Amino acid sequence: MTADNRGGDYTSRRIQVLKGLEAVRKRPGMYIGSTSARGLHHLVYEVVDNSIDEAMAGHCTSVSVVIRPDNMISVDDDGRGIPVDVHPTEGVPGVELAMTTLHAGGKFDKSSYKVSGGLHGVGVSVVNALSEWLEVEVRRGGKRYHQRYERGVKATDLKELGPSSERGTLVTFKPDPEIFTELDYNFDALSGRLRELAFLNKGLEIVLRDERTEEEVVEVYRYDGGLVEFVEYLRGRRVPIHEQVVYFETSRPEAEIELAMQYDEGFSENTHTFVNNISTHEGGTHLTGLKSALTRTVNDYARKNKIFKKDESLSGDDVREGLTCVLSVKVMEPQFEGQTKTKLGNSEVRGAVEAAVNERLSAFLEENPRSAKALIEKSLQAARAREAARKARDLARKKSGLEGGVLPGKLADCSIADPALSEIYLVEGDSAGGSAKQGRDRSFQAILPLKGKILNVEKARIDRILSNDEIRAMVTAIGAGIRDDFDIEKARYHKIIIMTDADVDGAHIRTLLLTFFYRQMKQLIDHGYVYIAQPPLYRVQKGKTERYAYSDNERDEEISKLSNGKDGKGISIQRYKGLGEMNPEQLWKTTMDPDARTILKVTVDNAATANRIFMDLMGDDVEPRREFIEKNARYVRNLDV
Ligand code: 0RA
Repeated sequence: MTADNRGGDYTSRRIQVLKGLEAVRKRPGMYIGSTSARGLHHLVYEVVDNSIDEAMAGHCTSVSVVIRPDNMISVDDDGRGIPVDVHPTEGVPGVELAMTTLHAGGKFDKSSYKVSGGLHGVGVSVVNALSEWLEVEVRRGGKRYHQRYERGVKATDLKELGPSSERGTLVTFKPDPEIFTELDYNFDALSGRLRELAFLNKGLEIVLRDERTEEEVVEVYRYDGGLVEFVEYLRGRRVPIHEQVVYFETSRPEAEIELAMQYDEGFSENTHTFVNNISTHEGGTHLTGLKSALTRTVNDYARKNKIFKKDESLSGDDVREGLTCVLSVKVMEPQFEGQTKTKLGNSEVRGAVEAAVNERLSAFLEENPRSAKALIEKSLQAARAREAARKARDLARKKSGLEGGVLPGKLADCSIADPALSEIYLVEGDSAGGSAKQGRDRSFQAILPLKGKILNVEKARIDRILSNDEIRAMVTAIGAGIRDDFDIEKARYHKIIIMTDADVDGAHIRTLLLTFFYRQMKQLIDHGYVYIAQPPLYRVQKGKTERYAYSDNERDEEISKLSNGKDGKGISIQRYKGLGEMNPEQLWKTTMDPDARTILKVTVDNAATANRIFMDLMGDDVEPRREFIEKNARYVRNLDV
């Protein structure tokens, strides 16, 4: 809505509204990111965010999300209810304004200090525009009201239904099949995000119910311990090295800051950052402030208490080894940057976080000398391992160093030099590697065969990781370094394609590789550079015609297409057990030719869920891993939601 329209008459407002919501329907991607599964789920988050806003303002204690049959969604809360009185200048009830005005987000008075969530902050009107229909019920002032919309257009006037002793807002909508390419809600995706919101808003109860199946599934998320419980959840089965989770919250002019952290015996780092309840995968100023404060505070304490031997000091990587940490900041006017708009840009937040962490963490160390000692010991071990790794690396540099441009011997590199056009296939096994080398387009496709299982980085420290041949080969071939030294600008390929057999071993190797990238080169995933190749499972042949099938369903379809009715004679079916069974030509045609292949991009929608998956898969416990690999097959797609 523009300022000159504010005093406009009813008709002009109505035209404005229709134009606004029409624009949303014309270019849905601009408002919700995409019209695939991601955008579909975004609709739910957009509505839930309004309820969370009510909770953050202290007016709502419970939010309930129901996936109804036919993938309709209900979001109910016990907040104040959207106002129903007629707006003095607009001449329509407040709830109608919320449903039809872009960017209003349901809130019209910006007077109170309050920040609002929502990835794009576009509000419920966008959900309205993209729904086949939407109904809103408001309980407020002792009464119940109802209104219905169809594709963003008002279908009924706001109507009083009768008395109600409750308060709150219930929004029910059906995503429009004319807009969305995917209509099925994924329980795990919704669950991951709603659980995360419950951790981030301590005490708030969020209920998720799935009514699509005969046996209803209900989950309740409520964490009175907030971020402390979040850290404990993320840590999972790893053994902590100090009992008490470090926790503080503080309000500064630049930002409200809340932090929880704990060290465990593991080697990976798990830092998750949020701005206004939105996960900032790409980090930003708040993360920078946290990291420098952490490094400085721990070094200062160790120096002051004479824990270091003469030349010792701790790097950022050292002090974050085995750390699980959640940082949540609330900022009035967040600037989101980066490829996926999940990087905080506000420069003033850096100093605020840095100062707060310096102050609170050093106080914690002073007050808990035993914990301080444990975590510094741990960091020192990391530093010594790092030093050992550096020495080993220096020694080996001449032969097959990580720097210096000596590429691994078994890499068949591509001939062009532009990383944006180059891809590298990481191929399981030497024989498949051989086929891939022959079958590829050598101008832009590089092949790196990997022998056997690569090291499980979830259980190893950096010195062992870097002494592993397969890992060294990958690090050198990709050319962008590792961990804190990683520099995405130096990546030699913008597509890193994992190609493993379509069996349990292949799935295991793929998981080991994904774990490696997620833990050691996370930016590759954040930038969307990591992919999974999809080799066919079957070849269906009749005479000179041959078809490839990538699932059992496709195989059956191809069979029935080739058999011209009842005639199934002369059809032969080959099941591929490994990549090695395909000759170079077949491998090119089915899996590597950009015009014919399907590759899955690996994305992480929910960092906490991804952390869980890798921890379960790669940790010490056998049971969760076995379960997971058994029901696996499509797990990459699960990660991909
Ligand atoms: C505007 C003003 C007020 C509440 C809301 C919007 C509101 C919106 C949504 C959307 C979903 N649930 C919601 N709950 C509340 C406050 C009005 C007052 O002062 O009472």
